[in-house]
Amino acid sequence: MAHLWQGVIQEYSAFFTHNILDNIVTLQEGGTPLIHATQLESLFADAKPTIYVKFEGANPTGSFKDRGMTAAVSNAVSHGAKTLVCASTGNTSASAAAYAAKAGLDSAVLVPTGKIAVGKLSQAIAHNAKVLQIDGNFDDCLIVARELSENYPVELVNSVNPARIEGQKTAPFEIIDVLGRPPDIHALPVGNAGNISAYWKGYNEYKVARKCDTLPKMYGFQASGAAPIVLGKKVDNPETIATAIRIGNPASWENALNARDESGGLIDMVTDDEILVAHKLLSKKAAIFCEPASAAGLAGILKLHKQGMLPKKQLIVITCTGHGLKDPSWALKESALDVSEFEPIRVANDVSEVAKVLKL
Ligand code: AN7
Repeated sequence: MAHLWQGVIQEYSAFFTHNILDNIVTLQEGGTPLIHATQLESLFADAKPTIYVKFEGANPTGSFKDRGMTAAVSNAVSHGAKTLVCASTGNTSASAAAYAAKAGLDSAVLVPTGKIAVGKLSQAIAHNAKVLQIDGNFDDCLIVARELSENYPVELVNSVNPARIEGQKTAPFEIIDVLGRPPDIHALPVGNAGNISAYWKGYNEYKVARKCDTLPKMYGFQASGAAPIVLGKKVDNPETIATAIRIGNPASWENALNARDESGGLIDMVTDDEILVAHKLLSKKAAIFCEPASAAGLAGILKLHKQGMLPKKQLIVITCTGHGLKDPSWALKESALDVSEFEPIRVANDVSEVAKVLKL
């Protein structure tokens, strides 16, 4: 009989503690596609990589955040929390709102002014979160959310909550279960730096559990206008079209440096143009529709290759963290100069006219 995926906590229960296992709140997240992207391999002819994309846009709310949120909300229920709070560039708020609704809890999400993709905001609203727009950026929102949770009866579900990392560590388990080994290189975007930390934890736990013998090099990529880890200092006014990773002072900064250094990897930055080129390649060649921030991993690998820094014949896994429908305006912007300039081709209600336009 077919196995119906139960969600990351039940699927990997040996890797969770009782506070998370006792009251599982799940939307059956995880079990996402690991897509062999042969069309992308041809972009790197001489380096001959094997490239897989872990498509996290296939999670219930359309991003990797669901892996962490199932654990954070299960843990919150175990100790009787009634209200969840988070700061968010959008995806965390969509996920927190959904899991709060599933658990019958209230949620409040703090978002920066004017920089949230419409898909993410509509999810938070649809799932009944109180959406508060703070006059500031993500880093300001996180400070308020943290202080709120220290002084009022609300549960903080940002990735500073250790349960979030526990949930997100399951993506590497799935990758190893499918490939039979870890990749040589794992590339992913870095914003608040929770995910790169969680992946490194997951790979290490699987090795300790003797599910694999090696560990990958972790390659993290920030947007060049929001690259505090690369620059070695906070960025006060982060700017990038990849709004998901528009973060100037990552909460998991130290853990990200550990993942980089222990794995022998790197954390580099990519420009908005490089992100949009990678986004286009993912959509048009690999048929993977992700949001701009999600393309930072491929953008980074392409940049390293151009610089002659990509080792040859590597098995590379690239995580695409969120779905393209979250922030679809970029696809339109890529086919025209501006969304407002995108014009569909108008054709008469007639099959031969349609065929003519299609040059058939
Ligand atoms: C699509 O939702 O920080 O380095 O508040 O939405 O673990 O922060 C989102 C982050 C990458 C970066 N890709 O991950 C939020 C938020 C997407 C994201 C990241 C985010 P982290």
